Parts: sequence; C-alpha cells; structure tokens
Amino acid sequence: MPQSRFAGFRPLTTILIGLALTSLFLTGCIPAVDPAPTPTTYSLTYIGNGHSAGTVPVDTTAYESEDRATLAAPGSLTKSGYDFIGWNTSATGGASTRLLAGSSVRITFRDLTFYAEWQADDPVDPVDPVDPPVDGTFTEDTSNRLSMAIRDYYRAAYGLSGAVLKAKLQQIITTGHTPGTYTGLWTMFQTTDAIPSGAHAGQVWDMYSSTSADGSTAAYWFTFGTNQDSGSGTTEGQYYNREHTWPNSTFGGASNTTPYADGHSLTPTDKIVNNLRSNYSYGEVVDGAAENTYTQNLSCLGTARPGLGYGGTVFEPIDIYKGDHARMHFYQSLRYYGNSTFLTCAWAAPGAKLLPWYDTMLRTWAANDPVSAKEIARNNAVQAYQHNRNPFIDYPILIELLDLTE
Ligand SMILES: [Ca+2]
Repeated sequence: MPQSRFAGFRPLTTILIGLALTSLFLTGCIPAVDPAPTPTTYSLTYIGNGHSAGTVPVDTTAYESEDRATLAAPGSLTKSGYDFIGWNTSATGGASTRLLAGSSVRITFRDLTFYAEWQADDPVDPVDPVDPPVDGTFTEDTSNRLSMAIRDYYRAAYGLSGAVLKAKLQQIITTGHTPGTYTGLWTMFQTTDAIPSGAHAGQVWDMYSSTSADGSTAAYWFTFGTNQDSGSGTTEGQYYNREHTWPNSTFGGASNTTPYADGHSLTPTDKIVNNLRSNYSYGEVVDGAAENTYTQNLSCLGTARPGLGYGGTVFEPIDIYKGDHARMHFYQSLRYYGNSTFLTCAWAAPGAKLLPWYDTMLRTWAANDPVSAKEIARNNAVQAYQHNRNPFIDYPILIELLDLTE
C-alpha cells in the first residue's frame, strides 16, 4: 500500500478527533458515522476482438492503483485462419500498442481494456510476436503526420538498415546539436516542460508528480522560478530540480559535458522524488510490497519484481510516463553510442549500450505507452533550444529497426 500522503496531518487529525469525542461526551448525542471511504478500484477487461471460438479470459480482480497485473494467456481463444499474437490497447492493433501474454502491467489510476490481436496465419513465415530489432529498411513517412522539415531532417537515413542506419542516425542527431549549459536548462524547461493549457497552464509538467497523461491533474504543482530548487526543502511538493533520466553518475558526472546538460534526457521533477530515485535503474517493483516506497503520484522505489531479469533496487515511474522515459533512454543510447564516458551500470554496458533485460523492458514500456502529444511538443521545443531531435518520438518504428544493445 502507498504511504499516506496525509501522514503529516496526523497530529492535527488526532486533535480534531479528540475535540469531537469531547463534544459528544458533553452533549450526549451520537451522530451517524460516515462509513470509511472505499478505495477506488480498477478493472482489467479482455475483449476477443472478432474471435471465432473459445472463451475470452476474465479477470475479476478489483485492482488498486499500485497493484500489478499479469496479462492472461489467450487460453482457448481462437480465430479461424489467424494466430493470436498478443493483447493490444487498440482494437485495431499495431506493434506500438501491443503487449504479449504474460506481460506485467501496473494498474495506475485507470481501468484497462485489452483486445486480442490477430495476425493472418502464414505457414511460410510463422508468427513471431516479438518484433526483433533487426532487419527492415527505414522509410520516409509520406503521410501528413510529420512536417516536411522533420521528414527532411532524416532524409540521409531513408533506405538504410541495421548498423549503417544506426550510425547515420547518430550522425544526424549529433551534427547540429548545439549543447546548452546545465544552468540553461532552468530556462529551457519553461518552453519544453510547461503545462500547455487549462487551470495550470504555464506551470511545471513534472512526470514524478503528474497523475494524468494530458497534464491536467497532479499530486502538487510547481511554478517556474518560484519553486526552483534553492538548496532547501524536505518534503515533496516544495521544489523542482533537474532530473537526469539516465543518471549522470554513470557518465562521468562533469556538469560541463554535453550529455550532462542534454535537454532530451533531462526534465524538471520534484526534488525529493529525484533524490529518492537517486541513481537507481528504472524498473518494475514487486507487487505492492510493504518495503516499497511510494511517492505521492505512486511512482515507486523498491525491489525489482521476479522475472525482470535484474535483481536490485529499481525506480518505477507511473505507467503513463513509462514510454516517455523509454524513448529518452533510446535517444541517450543512440546519441552517445560508443561514448567512452558512459560506463558499466545496472542497465547499460560501456558506450551507452542497453543491457538486454533493460532493452526488453523499455521496449515493453514504449509499446504500452505510445508517443503522446506531450512528447511531440517537447521534441520540437528541445530542438528549438539545442537543434537536434529525438528520432524515437518522430519514428517509433525505429525501435524495431535498431539494436541498442550492441
Ligand atoms: Ca506517455
């Protein structure tokens, strides 16, 4: 269970209860007692999505927001002429929103619906639900999804594949990158990480305190400048500072280096949660364990869950921002591929190469939390600041075309 965010008010609560009891004693009148509030619960629903036979799995668990679910096997579910390839958050399928049966999903503030995804049975090329990061040619998206300027940005990489594609993309995002300073990030954040609209427009969009994908709700709010870390603060919600999504202690740590102040991999976050995360790897924690430490938006520091492929302490952002962090890490791995200051750490080999367990987890995170309007706007704003882009936001397919582990 999460720590109570009202823990700090216990003394006041105790006083008020004492006063109420005293009042009751004096008046001799016992009013009706409101029942304890029922915790909000969330459901996980499976839909057959055109299945022709079998039974759709049913999950009757009433999940609380910090619980974890394991996606069911298809069981007897079948569709004539098709293979089951996974559960999809979209009824129309697509690799970017697919999760394999057996995937671990955190229930965070929402009901979840998963549609069976079917692929026409092909006896010559049997279905492989795990898209391998290998072959395939990078092609221009000629729809109107991307502006011509963005399409042109990648012009030299179209038609390439594999290691050649990786090298060309690294060259593209390195050439023209005009690194800002670590101090300059305070100003950059005001254009890259501001809430775009609504009651909190212009305030800090902090993924460690936000509770909604559109930024409209949060555990607490920061105002640029006013709440900028000034060296003090002891509890959540007082100050924001600069969070390296890929902890800087693993790449030298000198504040005048390019990766230390790369706007694509730093965001404004609550100072206390930033300190809690420290330089632990991102990961997925064990299910609701008492030893886990939850922040106010239910980000969590705890022991890695069984089966993750890593056995240490990890920090788990909430689900709606996992894809954001995954794509920031993909950027970091590509931009600094081969950079000798990037050392061995819990999630990477020297040269910013993702370890297989981490690569697998981030691919799942990216698939489960597709590119959002927030990331697209942020990519444009960071480009305006330092003149390079995160290719994995523009072209999510690149995750399937590049191998970031070697
Ligand atoms: Ca997201």
